[in-house]
Amino acid sequence: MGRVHEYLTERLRHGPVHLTLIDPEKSDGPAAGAVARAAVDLGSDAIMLGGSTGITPGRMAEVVRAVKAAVSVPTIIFPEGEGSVAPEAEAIFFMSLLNSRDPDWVIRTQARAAVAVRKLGLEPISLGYLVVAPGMRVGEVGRVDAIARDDPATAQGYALAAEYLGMSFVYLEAGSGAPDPVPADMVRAVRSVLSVPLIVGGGIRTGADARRVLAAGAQLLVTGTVTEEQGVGSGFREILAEVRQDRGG
Ligand code: 1GP
Repeated sequence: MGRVHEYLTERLRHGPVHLTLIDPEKSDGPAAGAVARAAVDLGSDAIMLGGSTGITPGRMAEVVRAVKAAVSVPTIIFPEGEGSVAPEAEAIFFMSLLNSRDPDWVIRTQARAAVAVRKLGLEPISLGYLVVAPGMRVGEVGRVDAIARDDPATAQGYALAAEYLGMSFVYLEAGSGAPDPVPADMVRAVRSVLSVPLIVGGGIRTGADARRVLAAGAQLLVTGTVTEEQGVGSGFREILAEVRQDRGG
């Protein structure tokens, strides 16, 4: 297990983990550094860097450097393709979009990027990525057969298949900016069969949203849009308060 994977595993022993997603296309270095610092002060555990459209390597590098100068928590690339592989970060979610109809998103891009990841010394953290309706932009770009919101059994099947294939994390994604997070019933159903940690993201904007997915069994929460739209405002503060509460303070 690599250093960042170990760090996340250790943090999970104390309760839920929060990952702040910063899109380098939408935030320049100074803005990303400021959000990262404020997020970590509130208890966010790591910074994910990515988005679902073309990020240039130069911009990714600038933003990762600014975040690393601002905070000491891990920086993890959340890739949207080969162009997202930046040597400045510590780790990369080496992920397969399991419910895509396009083998490029399932395995081909990963095969093209794997040797570069190794050469750059990025820690790959394997992750099974499942897009749940509405899926938003990643659902379209990733050519996904989105899991219907009233179909927890399909989500369970994919999630358990990911675990049996040896993936270290499973991520239920409603899509960045989704009107509502992944339904609690689906989170609960997946968690009831899964042994590896469950990440939930997409559409978490308020403390109440965070509470619902945490109560249903999400172990890691990802938020992006809430800080893109409001900075470190009341919604983000409420979300982190819910996360900290489950850590026991
Ligand atoms: C997107 O799950 C993440 O990949 C975060 O979603 O932007 O809706 O917080 P939001």
